[in-house]
Amino acid sequence: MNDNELLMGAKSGDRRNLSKLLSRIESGKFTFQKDSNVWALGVTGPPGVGKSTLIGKLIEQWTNAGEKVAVLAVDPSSPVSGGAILGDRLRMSNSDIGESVFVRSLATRNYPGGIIPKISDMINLFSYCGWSRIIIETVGSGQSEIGIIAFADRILLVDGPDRGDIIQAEKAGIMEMADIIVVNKSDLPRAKVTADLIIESLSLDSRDLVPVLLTSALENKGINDLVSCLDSLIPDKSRKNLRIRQILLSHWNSLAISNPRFEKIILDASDGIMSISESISSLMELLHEEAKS
Ligand SMILES: Nc1nc2c(ncn2[C@@H]2O[C@H](COP(=O)(O)OP(=O)(O)OP(=O)(O)O)[C@@H](O)[C@H]2O)c(=O)[nH]1
Ligand SMILES: [Mg+2]
Repeated sequence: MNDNELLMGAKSGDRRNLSKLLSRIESGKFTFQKDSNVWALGVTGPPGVGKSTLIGKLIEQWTNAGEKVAVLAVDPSSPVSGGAILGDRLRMSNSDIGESVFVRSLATRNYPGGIIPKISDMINLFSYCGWSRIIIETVGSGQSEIGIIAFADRILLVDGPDRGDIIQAEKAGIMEMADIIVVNKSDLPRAKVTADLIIESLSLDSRDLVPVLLTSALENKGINDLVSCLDSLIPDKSRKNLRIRQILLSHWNSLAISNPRFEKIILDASDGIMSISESISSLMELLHEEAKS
């Protein structure tokens, strides 16, 4: 089948066709930029705070409300909860849900040339094919993770009790980008204290704008509030600029890192064969060559 036939099939609900097109996007054989009316949510936060479990709960609520939910789990640290098994588990728990959920894992290290444009194409493809809720899950709070979820114009930051990890990660600018912050595992002690610390650490402007909610994905608490908050969220235009900045910066980073000659430049600079300014020039030349090719 050619791309067009696959696309027609995927649009009319054929999951295998959709899967094939996603693989073609991954391998750089297909690009897709058609959709402008995308509903996408980026979910990020430290490892193990319950992002995937929480997403599972969101999926239940949304599929019950008739939405079709697609999840891209980017570099899942736990293949069981973050990857395909999440989809399998949901499919087993309720066969009706299975049809309305699509879960795909991506390991960014597998994609030389950078994952950023590919994720954008995948999101657009999902949307074009009728997926009305698209979730991108990524672990952490570094610049590359932010670049990945910055495609979504809704960002949910998840933290756990006891840790307030995201407060420490504040430097990376992640808190400025969040539309909603959740402290999950509210069934454990200190969740409320963590939420209060997070509110305190928000700038005064954000304090009025960014809701900080408590949830327990395990005990199904606070999920309704979170869903209504997400459903009624109006994407914030002023953050768009911030997000595009992150997308461009992380794309720039991934281009450099994925270039096979990048390591050589580092070695030469550390062996003193090149000065730092010479190595910067070489890097710029490399990227320029790559852009032309
Ligand atoms: N007590 C408690 N445990 C939870 C809750 N939500 C998730 N967990 C548990 O926390 C662990 C990690 O959950 P995940 O959903 O895999 O967390 P994650 O943030 O997606 O993890 P990574 O993708 O590996 O970063 C699992 O053992 C979950 O059962 C919760 O609300 N309360
Ligand atoms: Mg996960």
